[in-house]
Amino acid sequence: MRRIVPPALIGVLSAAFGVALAEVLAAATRPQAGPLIAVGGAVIDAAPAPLKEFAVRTLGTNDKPVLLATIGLALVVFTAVVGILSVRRRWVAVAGAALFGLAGAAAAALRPAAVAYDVVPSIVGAAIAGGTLLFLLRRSYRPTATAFDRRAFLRTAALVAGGAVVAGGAAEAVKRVRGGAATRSRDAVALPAAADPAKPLPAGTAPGFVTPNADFYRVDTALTVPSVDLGAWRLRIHGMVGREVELSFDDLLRRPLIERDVTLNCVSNEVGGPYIGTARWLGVPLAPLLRELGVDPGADQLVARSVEGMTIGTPVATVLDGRDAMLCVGMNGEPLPLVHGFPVRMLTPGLYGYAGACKWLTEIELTTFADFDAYWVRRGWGARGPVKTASRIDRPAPFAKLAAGRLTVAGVAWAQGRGITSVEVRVDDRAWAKAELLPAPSTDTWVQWRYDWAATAGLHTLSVRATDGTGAVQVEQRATPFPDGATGWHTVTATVE
Ligand SMILES: Nc1nc2c(c(=O)[nH]1)N[C@H]1C(S)=C(S)[C@@H](COP(=O)(O)O)O[C@H]1N2
Ligand SMILES: [Mo]
Repeated sequence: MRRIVPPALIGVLSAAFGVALAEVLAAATRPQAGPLIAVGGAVIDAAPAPLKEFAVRTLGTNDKPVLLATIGLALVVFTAVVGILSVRRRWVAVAGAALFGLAGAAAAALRPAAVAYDVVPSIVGAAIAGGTLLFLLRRSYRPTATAFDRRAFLRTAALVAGGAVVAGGAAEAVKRVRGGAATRSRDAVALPAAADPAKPLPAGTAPGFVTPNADFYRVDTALTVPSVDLGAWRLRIHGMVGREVELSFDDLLRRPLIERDVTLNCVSNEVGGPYIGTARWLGVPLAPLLRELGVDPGADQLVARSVEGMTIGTPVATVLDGRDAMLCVGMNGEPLPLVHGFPVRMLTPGLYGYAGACKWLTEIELTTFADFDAYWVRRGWGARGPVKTASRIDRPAPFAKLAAGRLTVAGVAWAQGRGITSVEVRVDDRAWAKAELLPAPSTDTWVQWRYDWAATAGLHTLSVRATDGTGAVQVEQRATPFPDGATGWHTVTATVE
């Protein structure tokens, strides 16, 4: 054990100290350049689509902490081995540190929105980790290279451990302060009233029609929530336009704003899944702005870029076809929450989020589909992303135990842009029966439905299917979300007693 545990610990502690100092450096300058976040981001970008889907499906919004913990664990194993091997061969310490610095630096430099000095935290961290490792080894193995000096080891190891904890705490504190600054700049935003406000929700919508911001699903690749300095923030519109512009947040707020109830959903949502919500969005309508600038008739793709380098491509024809595509500044009566894209995000009713709803927006480029593949398209997802007609049973919950008698089966159905004209429910293998549709403000939102069920004792399977405004019935064939959205009828099984 004495041959293994102390040198392994020396390896791990040295790395922890180096990483923690690198993270402080990054937190104070560019948080996305921290080695853990950079490597995590690189892993997310490199992960094959099925793995990513699996992570979103099984881990939900815990996917990010789980990823970081996995990277941490890999790092522990790697540095423990380096520590053990370095007792007899000091060059292993140097090589290990170099490899470790290179991985962090490469990951940071290859992030989409990287700047040249993003490699600095990883290189500094690796140099410190390597130096600390050599120092701890020299102190702990005296007078010969392999004679272990327990007291010296404990003393110096405690010192390094303390240093790592302090540095780690400092990195956390700096991140807090920065996040606090973004929160304060958000708190200071006073949103103007919409020139074209949303009408009150029609009478008869049931509770839950609007999803509160705190409950709204979150799906993105950002390991750290971008904290945008509103004063320095600009939206640049360029590419195949008659006139390029750079707009400040105030420039946007000076334009006439529209307010709309729109349902947003994720292409990764499984049949019956939770990645869908409806909010009242406030924003600048995009079509008139683009028409003012003049769009080159050859431009068929609008590429939105976010501050952390996400790219989302949207068909220009979709943005200009009369739907309420907008640059959102408000969500349910508040400035956009940080996690939902503060200060500005895009929203394109009728498209999945990955194809029309770029958060933390900073750039719009008019280009062509032939010339540019956006982030998810490069990973095999469909380039255009129209929402498929779908429906979900929310009540009863799966495997609920119910009492016999009259029960209300309820849920939602959506086909943004086309609207929902009918929802049918089937109990076991009986005939499909029409559900009641509750009123909805427009075809861009989901529709709530309910169905009165005379439940008899036994195990029952409930199924739902919707028909959209074009008359098309929701596709029965089960398909996975990849590459362009799940299909299939949602079913729920319940026991009636
Ligand atoms: N910058 C950025 N914008 C993004 C994403 C992202 O990863 N980064 N994910 C998109 C996807 S896949 C979806 S479904 C929606 C989710 O928006 P929400 O998190 O506000 O619900 O954001 C879109 N916009
Ligand atoms: Mo998504």
